[in-house]
Amino acid sequence: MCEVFVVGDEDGWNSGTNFATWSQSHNFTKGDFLVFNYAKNVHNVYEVIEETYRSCEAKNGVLGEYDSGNDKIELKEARNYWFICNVAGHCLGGMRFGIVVKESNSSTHLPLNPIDQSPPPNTNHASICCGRFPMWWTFFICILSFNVLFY
Ligand SMILES: [Cu+2]
Repeated sequence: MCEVFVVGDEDGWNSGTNFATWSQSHNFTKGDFLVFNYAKNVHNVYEVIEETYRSCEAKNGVLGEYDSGNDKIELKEARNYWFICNVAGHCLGGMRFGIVVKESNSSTHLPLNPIDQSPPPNTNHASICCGRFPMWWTFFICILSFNVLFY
């Protein structure tokens, strides 16, 4: 079952949308589609390599260019994809995101393992030693321990 994801949801591919948040809130599987909706000639879509995604300089590292205003891109392979808008300033302004596309038979839909609830080991020496002494001594020893530990 492939899914079609509209990039940025109802806001579309636009300035002022946080695409990092958008991309992290979805799971992408091989065979899914991304749809970029935007005003033609105002924005565009470049699929790029990670370095280009990070630098926002699309002189090289470009894997695909789209500018129809309604681009449907199939995620054909299980790998990382990076997309930017290559209109001056837009990529640096936030029109970029990266996604991880998984194999369709991956175990992402299996229930998660129950979280290990065992308490962390007690490594706080001050609280261990404080329990053995009466109130005043406890206070005094604690001050001493903290002085030793932190000064
Ligand atoms: Cu743009």
